[in-house]
Amino acid sequence: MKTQTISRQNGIALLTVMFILVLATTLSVAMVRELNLGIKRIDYTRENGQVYFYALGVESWALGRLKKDRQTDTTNGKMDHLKEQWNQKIKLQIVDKNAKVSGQISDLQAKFNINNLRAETDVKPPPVNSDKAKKQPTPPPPKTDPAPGSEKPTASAKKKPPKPKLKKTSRAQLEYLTRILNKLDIPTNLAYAIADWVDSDKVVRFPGGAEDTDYLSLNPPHRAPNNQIASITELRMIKGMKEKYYNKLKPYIIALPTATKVNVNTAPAVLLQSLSPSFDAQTASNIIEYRGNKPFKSPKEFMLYIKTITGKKEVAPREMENLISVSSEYFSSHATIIMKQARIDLISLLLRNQVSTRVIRRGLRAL
Ligand SMILES: [Ca+2]
Ligand SMILES: [Ca+2]
Repeated sequence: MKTQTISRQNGIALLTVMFILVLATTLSVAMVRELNLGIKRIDYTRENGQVYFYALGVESWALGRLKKDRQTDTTNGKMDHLKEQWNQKIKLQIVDKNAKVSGQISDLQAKFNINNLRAETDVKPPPVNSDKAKKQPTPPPPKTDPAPGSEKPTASAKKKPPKPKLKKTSRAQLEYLTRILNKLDIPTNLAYAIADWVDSDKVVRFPGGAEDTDYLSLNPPHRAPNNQIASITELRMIKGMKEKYYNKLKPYIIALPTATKVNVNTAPAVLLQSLSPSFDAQTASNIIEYRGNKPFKSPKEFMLYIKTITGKKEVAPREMENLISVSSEYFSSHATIIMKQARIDLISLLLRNQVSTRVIRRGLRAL
């Protein structure tokens, strides 16, 4: 009886020891796993930080290359074309052998700048008050003309709503976009909706325009910004824009902070072909072949060349000349860094002008 009790107690003790052993093993495995996860997390954070700084390095490389190009341009003539050194995708060798680093510079003026349309109704502030000030010298309070937005609708303002005056060059920009859409088999009415989206007035263009009233009835409701756009992705919100149209148009458009001209030394066939209603695919391919051997040194030289290949005078040569340039101020650099588990795509908007070469903005695309 006594020996039975002792062996039962031994059995319980053994079970308890085994239970403690299992518990200790489980705990230590969990701790090791947690520790490993912690180490991996630290590694991952470190790698992410590293790839970002490598990407900034590529951006600096791009700025340096563009500066160097400008120095060459000052001796050879200010032009930017596809055979210049900046237009080469490069793979950079760096000390860190775990990292694959590549970079590419692109000319953003090889695209149509949507913000060019904005100038169309960028009428100078209506001179309602300045006229009054000239005719009535008596009222002393306003020292300067009040800001255009601060005016209350007075009786005189109601009588004469300011009419948007179309500038020649900007009408040409709208027609240019219309031709680009046409070449891409996108409904051309979209050009008017895009123009309404960025222009400062609320007058709906015909045909196909859209202003606040069209967007306020949507779910969720919103307004037209009536301002410059910061990114072409905004165009997805425009009335009539479908995903398939947007995807077709995306490679040919850009949103830049100032009005720009299309560089005929870098522009793709669609943009060249759309420069004039009288151009066709053959005209564009002739231009591309010619500039491959002899990039255009000035817009005038381009116009002369056009005359020789079309054999006729353009309907509006001055308007076309206003659309084009042979050099560029806006570029982008695209840095891709792959390192173990981290990858980064840094896209930077670069401005190179008379004053400096600098970064305007940058965006991250971590995949
Ligand atoms: Ca150049
Ligand atoms: Ca508008």
